[in-house]
Amino acid sequence: MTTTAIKTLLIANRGEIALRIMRTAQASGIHCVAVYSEADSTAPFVLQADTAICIGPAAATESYLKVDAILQAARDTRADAIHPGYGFLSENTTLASQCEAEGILFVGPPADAIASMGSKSAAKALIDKAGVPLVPGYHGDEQTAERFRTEAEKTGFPLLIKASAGGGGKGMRVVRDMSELDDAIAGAQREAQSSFGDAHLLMERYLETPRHVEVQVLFDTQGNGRYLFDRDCSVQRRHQKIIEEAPAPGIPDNVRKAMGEAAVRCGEAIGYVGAGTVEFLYESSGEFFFMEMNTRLQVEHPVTEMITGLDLVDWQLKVAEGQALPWAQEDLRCRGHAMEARVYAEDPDNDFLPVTGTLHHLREPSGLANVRVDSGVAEGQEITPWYDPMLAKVIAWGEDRDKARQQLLAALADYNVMGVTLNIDFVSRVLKHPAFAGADLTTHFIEQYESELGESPFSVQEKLALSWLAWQQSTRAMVDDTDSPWAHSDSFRLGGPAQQRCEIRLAGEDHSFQYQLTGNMQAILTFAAEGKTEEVNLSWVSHEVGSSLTVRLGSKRVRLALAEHGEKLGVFADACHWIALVNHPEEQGDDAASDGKLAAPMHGRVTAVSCAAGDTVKAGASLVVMEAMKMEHALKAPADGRIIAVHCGVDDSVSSGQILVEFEAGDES
Ligand code: MV4
Repeated sequence: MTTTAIKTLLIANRGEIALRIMRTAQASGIHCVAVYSEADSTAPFVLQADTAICIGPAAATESYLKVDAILQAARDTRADAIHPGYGFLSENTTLASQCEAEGILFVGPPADAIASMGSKSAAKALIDKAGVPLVPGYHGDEQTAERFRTEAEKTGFPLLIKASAGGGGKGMRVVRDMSELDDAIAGAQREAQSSFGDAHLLMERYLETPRHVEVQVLFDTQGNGRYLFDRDCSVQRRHQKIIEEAPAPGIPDNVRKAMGEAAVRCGEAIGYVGAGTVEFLYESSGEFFFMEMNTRLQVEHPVTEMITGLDLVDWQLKVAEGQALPWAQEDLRCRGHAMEARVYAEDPDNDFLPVTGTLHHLREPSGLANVRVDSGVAEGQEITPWYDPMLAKVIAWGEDRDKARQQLLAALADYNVMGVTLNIDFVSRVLKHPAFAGADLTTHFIEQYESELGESPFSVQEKLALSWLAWQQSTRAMVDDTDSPWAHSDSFRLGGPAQQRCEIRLAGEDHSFQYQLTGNMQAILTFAAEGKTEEVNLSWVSHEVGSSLTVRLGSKRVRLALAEHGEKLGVFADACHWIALVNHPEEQGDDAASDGKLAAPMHGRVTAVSCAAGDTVKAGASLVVMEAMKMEHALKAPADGRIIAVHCGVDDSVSSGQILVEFEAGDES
C-alpha cells in the first residue's frame, strides 16, 4: 500500500470547522487553502489560511456548494487533497467522485460509500445483512397502500413513516392506528415527492422516548475499522443538536461494546474509509437500533477527541494519505467525560429564530482548565443571514460527567457577547436542569421541559441590582471607598453615607430606586412599589483579571462581568445576560429604526405577517417572518411604536433591501 503525503490541503468549508481543520493541518506543516464567498472575505478562517481564494457571491449555491469552482481552486493551487468539513459538499458524491477522477485526495469516504447511505431503504437492507439491529418495520420496494396495510398489521402501532430519500426528520409521520394509515401514506408520498423528488417510503415501529446515541468510527484504506466510543446527542430542538456528550451516560459496558462493534460492521458493509458516525436510537431497556450513518466528520467530534486523546482531523488526513490505523480495538481507551454546547446566533425568546447583527463585543472563555473553544468568529464581525447560525462550540472535559457539566457551565458564564443574541443563557439553563444533571436524556428533553427552561434565574430587582453594580464598575466610581468624596458628591448627609437615585431601563421598561453605599464594597438598594419598600443587600469582591466581580446578592453568589457598547451596558451574571441603560434619558434606537423602514435582510419568501397598519407594537415583537436559505428570519420591532404601513403579504417573494414594513417609534399615548 503506497502513501502520498499531503502538502497542500484545500478546505471546502467556512467558519469554525474550517479553522478547526486548519489548526491540525498547519501544525503538520500542510499549506492550507481557504475558499470563501464574498460575504466571508474578512472572516477569521480566511485570514488564517495560507492561501485564500474567493469562489463566488454570498449565496452558498453560488459559492460553497459549487463543485466546479472548488475543483478549479484546487487545480489552481495544486492542492493534493480537499477536506469538505461538515454540511455543504461533505456528503456530495459528485465532489468525491470528481476528486477520485482527477487524482485529488478527498478527505472522506469513497463516492460509492456515500451513495450507499443516500437511500434509507437501500441502506437498511445493507445494514440488515451486516447483522446490525434495525427498528422492526418495512423497507421494501412495493409501495402500494395494500402492502403498507399488511406490513403495518405485522409491525403493530404506533408506527413512523419516513421518506426513504429524507433525512434530519423531514417528512416523518407518526401513525397511531390503522384508520390513520392510508391518509398518512398518501400525505407522506406527496411530501416526499415534492421535497426530495422521490416518493419512496419506509415504515418503522415508532419508539416513543428514545435517546440519540451515536458511535464514532474510523477506517483506513486497508479495511481496518475501529470504534472510538459513543456520544449522546439527545438534547436537540427541531432536529438541531444543542448539547452533546461522550461517552453516552448510563449504557452498560456490554451494550456499549455491542453498539461499537455493530457500528464497525456498518462501515465494513459499505467499504467505508475515514471518520464516520453511525447513529442509533437507544431505548432505556438497553436495546439499540440503526438509524443512519453520517459519512463525514461531525460538529460534535471534539467530545470524542477529549475522551480518547486522539485528533480526528489528524487521523482523517493520515488515512487519506494511505496510512494504516496502528491500534487494536483493545488499545483504545475512554477517559473521563466531555460535554459540548453549541453556540448559535438565535433568539430563544423569539422561537429560536436566527439573528443577524454585528459582534460589537466578543469575549470567549479562555484560561479555564480542560475547556476548549472551537470558534469561527471575531469581534467586530458581521453575522449575516446567509449561513448556518452556529458560531462556535464550547467543550469541557472532567473526570466524571458532573465535573464536565460544571466546567462547561463555568465556561459559558465566561462567554460574553454584545450585538448579537446567542442561545448561551438557554443552554446554561438546560445544563442546570435537574433532569439533565441526572442524565435523564431523551430526544423529547427540550419540549418536555420547555416551560421550565424559559425562566430567568434572576428577579427584576436582582437584575437591577446587578445592572447598578456593573454600571458603578463601568463608570469607575470609587464605590469601594465610602470615605472618598466621590461617593458623597451630590447628596452628602451628615451622620451617614449618601442616598442616591438611579434609573435603569431594562427590556424597554424604566425602573428607579435608591442606593446607599454602606461600607467597603457593600451597598443597599431600596425599591419602592405600591407604598411598600424593599431592600436588596449587595456586597462584592473584585477579581484580579478583567472587570469581573464575585457578588453576594441576598443569599445568592453571582459572578458578574460587563461590557459596553455606546450607551448600552451589557451585564453578564453567571450564564445569564441582559442589556441595561443606566441614568440615560432616552434610549437610542437601533440602526435599523432610524429611518422607520424595515427592509428584507436578503432575498426570500414571506411566511408570516403578524402586524397591520395602525397596530401598536412592543420592542422586539415579530412583525414579518421570512424564509430564505431553508431558515426563518424574523423582522422585529426595533422599539416600542406603531406600524405605519405593511408592504408585503404571505408567500410574497421579496428581494434583499426591499422595504417590508414602515414603522414609527414612540409611545402609543
Ligand atoms: C425515529 C424515532 C422514533 N422511532 N424512528 C429523527 C431524525 C431521523 N434521522 C430519525 N428520527 C427519528 N426516528 C423510530 N422508529 C424518532 C426520531 C426522532 C429523533 C431521533 C434522534 C434525535 C432526535 C429526534 C427527534 C425527533 C424524532
